[in-house]
Parts: sequence; structure tokens; C-alpha cells
Amino acid sequence: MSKPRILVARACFPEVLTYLQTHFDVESNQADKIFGAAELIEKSRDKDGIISTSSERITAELLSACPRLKAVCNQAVGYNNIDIAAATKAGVMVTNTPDVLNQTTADFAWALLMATARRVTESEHWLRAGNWKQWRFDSFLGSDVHGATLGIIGMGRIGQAIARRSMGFDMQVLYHNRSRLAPELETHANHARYVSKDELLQQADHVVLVLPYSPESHHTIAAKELALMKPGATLINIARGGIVDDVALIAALRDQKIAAAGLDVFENEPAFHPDFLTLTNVVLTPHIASASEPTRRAMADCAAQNLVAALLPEKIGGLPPNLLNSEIISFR
Ligand code: 8YV
Repeated sequence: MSKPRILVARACFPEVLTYLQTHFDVESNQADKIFGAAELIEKSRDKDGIISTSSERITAELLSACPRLKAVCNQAVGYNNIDIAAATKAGVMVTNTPDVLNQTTADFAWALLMATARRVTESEHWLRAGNWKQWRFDSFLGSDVHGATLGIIGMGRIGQAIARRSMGFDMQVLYHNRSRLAPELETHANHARYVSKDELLQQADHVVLVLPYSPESHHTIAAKELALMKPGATLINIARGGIVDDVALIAALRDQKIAAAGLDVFENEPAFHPDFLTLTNVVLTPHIASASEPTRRAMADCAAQNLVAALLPEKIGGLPPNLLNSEIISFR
């Protein structure tokens, strides 16, 4: 029997590729070329499965052009790049990579928070530019992290991991979420207190965004929300571009309405708004929150295992472990 055909849409670890090749007839993209929409459809047309990243848009148009397609396995916990409703209708299973990246992503939220509050990258750039002629008592005064109030919007598994880390800094934690956590989870998350979004924005010294992107979460933080924040507050976004209105944020940073921001994600990334580069009170990173070696390997392994389960159920048995559209079963 011939092997199912798959597309690995972006460069992938050689060991994972070898594993996939034992099960599938693989078209890979080790050159890491960015496929345009039409090219991605062409590459996917004769495939049974795709291993994607959050950069590939799996649209209704692609799904209808690929009649053989049975599974899309995203190497990301977020899946706003995939039209899940269209996939379900087309009978295509969609999986993500939850949990394996929680701790690494939470670590990075803290890296951005610390760098932003204590002006780490700003002062380093100043030093590298040859400006350090004389030490000053009042240079690069930042805001404190210890003892401050941490506000987390989006209190899923990553948000809770961020909250737990705040214990060592003696912080109070406020959170806002679609629904309130069970009391034992709140306790475990440094006794996090559930509040409205407005209350969180008014009271937090450091606000961290960890919510998934959807039409409902579009511009969760825009001019109105930024105006509620404390003038000394910092905003950290490790979630998705589009959750923050970047134009409004640029204005708030420029006018010192808030002190600083740390951003790993942007609207229209990688083509982020150029005005960010004119500001010194923002730390900018290129969507790397989950990018530790072990975690990226774990994400790739997880997606590969989901694809084997989806296309070769006899090998593993049962449904793919991280199936997002389990209602698909009634469509098959
Ligand atoms: C990934 C992410 O790096 O998991 C997610 O949702 O945003 C990141 O961990 C990226 O999306 C790669 O697909």
C-alpha cells in the first residue's frame, strides 16, 4: 500500500523529518521558503496531511482545493491561522501543540517583563552606541517588579505558569479571563484574584497578555484600554498580534501614557509598524516566546505524532491526542 503524502510546510528538525519519512511520502521545505497563498495551495493539492506553523494560512479556499486532505497539524498552541469551521466542514482534522510549550513561554514572558521594567535592552543599546562616558545615579531608572501588581489577561495554562513564577517576586496577581478559574487553580497561581478587564488595567503595574487571537479578542487593548492603565505601567504581549492595536500603543508609548512595552508579536508580522523602531521604551522580539531548543523539538514531535495518529490510526489507535475539531467525527 502506498504511504500517505504529506507536506512539511517549513524547515523542520532532521530527526523529525526522518520519523515522518518512515510513515509518509514527504515533501519537505528544508530551505524554509515562504510559500505565497497560491503556492501553498499548489503544494498541498495532492497531500493527505500538512505540518504547518502559525505562519501558514489554512483557508477555506485551500481546503476546498485539496480534496485528499485529512489532517493539518499545527506546530503551535495557537491556531488562528487555520479556518477551523471550514476544516471541520471539509472533514479535515486540525491539531495543535498545547502544554509542551507552557513553561518555556512563561519563562519568556518574564524575560520580556524584566527587560522592559528594568530597561535592559534600552540601556544596552545606549552602551553599545558608545554613550557611557560617566556613571550617573539617576540613569535608566526603571520600575520595580518585586512587590508590584501583576495583571494577566488570558489565564489559561501559560497564564497560570506566569502567575506561579510571580511568587518569588512577592507580587499580587490579578487576572481576567473568559471564565473564572476553580478556587484551587487560583490558589496555585499565586492566589490570583479574578477582576474585570478595566479593574485589572487600572490596578496592575505590569500587564501581560496571554489570550488566544479571535475576532472577539481583536484589539482587546486599544486607545481606551491604554488610557485606563497607570502612567508607570508596562504592557507585555506574548500572545498574538492583533490583540493590541499597535497604532494606539505607539501613540501611548510616545506620549508616555504608559511607561513601556515588551512585544513578541505584532499586527502584520513580520512586517511590524516601523514607528516601533523610533521608540526607546519598547523591547521588541521576533515571535520567539516558545523558542527554546527542547520546546521546539517537543512541539515538532507532538505535531508529527498527531499526524501519524490522524493518517495512520492503526499505528497509534484512537484519535489524534490534540484534535481541536473532534466534532469532525460526525461529519465523516
Ligand atoms: C510558535 C506560538 O512559535 O504556539 C504558538 O501559538 O505562537 C509559538 O509558540 C509559532 O506560532 C510557530 O508556529
